[in-house]
Amino acid sequence: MPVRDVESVWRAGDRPHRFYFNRGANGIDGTLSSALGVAHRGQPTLLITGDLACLHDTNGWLITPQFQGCLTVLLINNQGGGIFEHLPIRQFDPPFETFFATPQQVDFRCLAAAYGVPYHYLQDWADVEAQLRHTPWPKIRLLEFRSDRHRNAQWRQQVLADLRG
Ligand SMILES: Cc1ncc(C[n+]2csc(CCOP(=O)(O)OP(=O)(O)O)c2C)c(N)n1
Ligand SMILES: [Mg+2]
Repeated sequence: MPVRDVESVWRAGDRPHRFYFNRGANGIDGTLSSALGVAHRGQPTLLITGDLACLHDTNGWLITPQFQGCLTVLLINNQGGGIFEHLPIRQFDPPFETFFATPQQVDFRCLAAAYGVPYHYLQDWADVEAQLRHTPWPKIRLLEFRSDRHRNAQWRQQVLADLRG
């Protein structure tokens, strides 16, 4: 969802932000490595990623010793594919959870530690802002934010309905 959200609601502005995404190929594979590539010897970079996309490519962190730059990974962990909550199949469980949402129970704190990547659990939105505002950013880190994909999908539908009036 993060890339869709940026496409949908990011306000145009004159600040020099540059956006990159793998959307053309539509794959969730390689997301972390792409961000590492963008950040290497480049500008401080923020990767906003889902949990499944991140897990697809955690070995990208193996490059950490050679990496030069600043990459913060903001992980939105909603325990599976939030995008699928918006499909009609959502109403049929089973098989929805097992075969579409595919929830996972990975402990990202332990996973980050395995790669030597500093980890921080984000308590709330104020914590998100505080972590991102505080500069300079470290070379590499993982910030985990938990969300509930089902409630999130319901909230989105409500907001869209309200906007339609
Ligand atoms: C290589 C690859 N495998 C499977 C898919 C199908 N797919 C699209 S989105 C998605 C789930 C993404 O989940 P997550 O990264 O947690 O993001 P969320 O939708 O929860 O924000 C999957 C499996 C894909 N696009 N690419
Ligand atoms: Mg997810």
